[in-house]
Amino acid sequence: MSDEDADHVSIITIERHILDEQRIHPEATGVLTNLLYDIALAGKVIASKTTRAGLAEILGRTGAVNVQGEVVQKLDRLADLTIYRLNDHTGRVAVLASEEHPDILPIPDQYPTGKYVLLYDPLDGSSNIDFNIPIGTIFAIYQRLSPETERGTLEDCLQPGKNMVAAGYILYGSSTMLVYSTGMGVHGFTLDPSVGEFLRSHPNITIPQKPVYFSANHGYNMYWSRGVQEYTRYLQGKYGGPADLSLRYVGSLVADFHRNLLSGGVFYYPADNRDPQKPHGKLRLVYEAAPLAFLAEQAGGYASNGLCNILDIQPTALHERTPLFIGSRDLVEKAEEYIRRYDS
Ligand code: FDP
Repeated sequence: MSDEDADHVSIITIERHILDEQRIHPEATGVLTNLLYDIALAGKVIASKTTRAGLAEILGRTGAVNVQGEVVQKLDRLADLTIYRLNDHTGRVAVLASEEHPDILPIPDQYPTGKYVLLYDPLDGSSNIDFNIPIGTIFAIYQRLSPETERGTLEDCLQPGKNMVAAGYILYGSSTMLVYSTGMGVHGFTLDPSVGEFLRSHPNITIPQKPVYFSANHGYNMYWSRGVQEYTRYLQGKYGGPADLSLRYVGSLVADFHRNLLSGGVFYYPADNRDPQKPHGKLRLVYEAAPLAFLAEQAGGYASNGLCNILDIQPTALHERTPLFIGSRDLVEKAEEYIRRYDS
């Protein structure tokens, strides 16, 4: 077989890809590599449940309300537990925090702690579960700040996104995909259910130069600031804006982000004045905005809260919310321009 043929037929599993990345760093100990495997395994377990949701009576509500005041779906709980249990005993993680819990999730006393911090949203977009619409898991990995000899702390979890070591998401859609970055580009893998393996399907993802989509919940337009309303008009082709953008909004952040990552465009969930309790919009800084911002930058895009880079924001609380504009750099910078002009 010629080299060219061999290259053409080569199948790159996620294990092989992560190991190849590790080899680029001779100082790497393999701990991050194994942590990423653990997350990939969690993704497979969650995917096996989401695809059978309607059958296994998993679908539906538990009746409980989570810390965000939202109804907890059974699948949320299952995804949350899966990720925690696959990571609580490995000695790779110092502390975890999940969007489903008010406080940090310590490593149980009987297990050793490790050098990484794992923050995750186990099942984002879960209001879509009942409608068979794609949902996703989002994760962010940091290095701990606290001494290795101690248990992980809240401070370990409240780091600005620019400290992130790796981030990614698993999208449970028409196929299951894992997309991640360790700061060396963004790579996508599709789960082959027949062999139970994530295979590299989207190497080196970069956001295309010419944007195709814009995505926001226009039902809230009347609650947006003047700057965001004017920006929206710009995206619709007014004020010299692009005249050919198509509007797509799934209402499931991972799915909306994934589409715009591959096609080019902007997703925004701005601040609005619907609820005085939530003046900064709906999305969470540490669980949603920061990890996706890391991926956007790695793919040549950008994410902002309308005033500054999401990755520069120092979180002050685990469940802090932030406005989010994310995707093609030009379009996100345009949002900042409109917000500066009309809202400040
Ligand atoms: P969900 O409430 O279904 O979990 O962050 C939560 C989120 O979904 C995002 O995935 C999604 O982009 C957004 O909320 C949708 O909110 P709206 O229904 O207000 O548009």
